Formats: sequence, C-alpha cells, structure tokens
Amino acid sequence: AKDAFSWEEYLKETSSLPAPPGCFRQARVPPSNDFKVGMKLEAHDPRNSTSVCIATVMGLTGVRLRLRLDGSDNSNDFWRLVDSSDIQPIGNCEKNGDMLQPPLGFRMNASSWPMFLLRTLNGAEMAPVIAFKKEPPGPPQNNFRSGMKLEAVDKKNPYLICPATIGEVKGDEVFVMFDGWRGAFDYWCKYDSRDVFPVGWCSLTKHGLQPPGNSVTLPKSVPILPASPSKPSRRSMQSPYRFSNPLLALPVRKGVRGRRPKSET
Ligand code: MLZ
Repeated sequence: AKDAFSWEEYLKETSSLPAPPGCFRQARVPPSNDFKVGMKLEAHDPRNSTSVCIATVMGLTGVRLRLRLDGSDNSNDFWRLVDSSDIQPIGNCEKNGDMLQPPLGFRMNASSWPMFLLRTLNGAEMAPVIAFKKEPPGPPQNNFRSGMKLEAVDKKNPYLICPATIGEVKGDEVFVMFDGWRGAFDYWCKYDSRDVFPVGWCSLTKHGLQPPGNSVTLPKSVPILPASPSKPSRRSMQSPYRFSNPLLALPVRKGVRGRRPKSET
C-alpha cells in the first residue's frame, strides 16, 4: 500500500519515542501461533472468570486467537494471546478436580448442559498441548512514562491493535490514549496488561496494525528517556530522535522489515 503506516516516519513526525520493550508483559520474541480454526480448548469465561468453559478457535490474528464459548451466542467472541493464562488444553480443568461450566448466557436449558458438553467434545479437534505457550512474567515495576508510544488493543473493538501513547502514569496503572481519536477509545489499565505491546509487535507477529485516526493532536510533552549518566552533555545536546530512539537499537528490526521471526518451538 502506498501510504502504509510507518512507525519510523510517525515517530519522527511526532518527535516521540517508543516505550522500551522491557516495560511490557510480552514475550521478547513473540511465540508462534500453532492453533488452527475449529480447534477446541478450555477458557475462562470473560464474563464470569471463575468458570472454565469449552471454547472454539474462530479465527487467528497474529499471536491472538478469536474465541467463542461453546453454547454461547456469536456476539460475545473474545480475543486471547496464545501465551495467555486464561486458556489451557482440554482436560486441564478435570485434572485440577474442577468441572467444566456452561458459559454465562448458555443458550439452552441448564439441565441439558451435561449432554451438550458430551456432544460438543465428541469428535472435536482439541488444540494440542504444544500450542499453549507459557505466559511471560510481568516487569517488576511500572516503567512507563507519559508520552511513550505503543501498540494497544482497542477494548471497544478488541480485534484491533492501534498506535497509542501513554497519557498518564499512576501507581500500577497507565492511561492508554489512542492516537488521532480524541479520547473516544482511551482507557486506564495495569502496566502489565496483556493488551499493550511494544512498537513493532504487530509487524513482527503479522497482525494488521491500524493507522492512527484522523484527528491530529500535537504532543503534550516531548518524552525524554532517562539520560545516560555516563555521557549526559553530548546526548542532551543532540536530537532525542536521532540519538536515543530505542527503536533504532531494537535487535528485531531486520525481522520487522522482512525475515520471519524464528519460532520458539
Ligand atoms: N470504525 C470504527 C472503529 C474505530 C477504531 C478506533 N480505534 C482506536 C469507528 O470509527 O468508530
């Protein structure tokens, strides 16, 4: 596409910096997506997180799965990363001595749940254990700073990942502002949320990144990374973009441009 969104140009235009990858609870090397559409797995019901249900993979986008709870309607699909702790192989629930639950809003009579469960699992293709990746640990503290750029899930349209800016940092929380949308989609979340990603994530994982919205906003503050104590004078006199843009130092840039990231498995 002629005018495809480019972080490199956009960061230059907005004279802003990406949040360093170490700020995020995401794998440094994104895991491979070994799921296939139609596979079944166990998932915590997003509307009732204490219950574990059967879910079917409805679609794959990058390292995320579009999931639908069996017995639910088609208007409550949700998205999870392949290394989310909300999903597990079929059989885990029983192994832990728990029982699979009907989803909130089960479309049949509750008494038909045991038979429904039997039927839905009978002959089903179960997602293999190797497709589930271990959830990465979160950073020990909130390292985000206001003004840093990132890629974030739009919670109102959770299939979308969009360019965003940290607007505010408060304790364990950050305010995620979507670039060019005048605040309509902004939200607070924990710094270790699985819905925020470093700049370059979508490109690495082959997930289509949305372009920023049309509403132009001038940056409130020019984000400055903590100056290196060793050579402060030289650095502070240079353009922050040319000399301290961590994107340019990312080891993954070759992957961003073409080569497929090496899979973990
Ligand atoms: N087309 C829809 C989605 C906007 C998505 C914005 N994401 C930050 C709309 O215009 O409302």
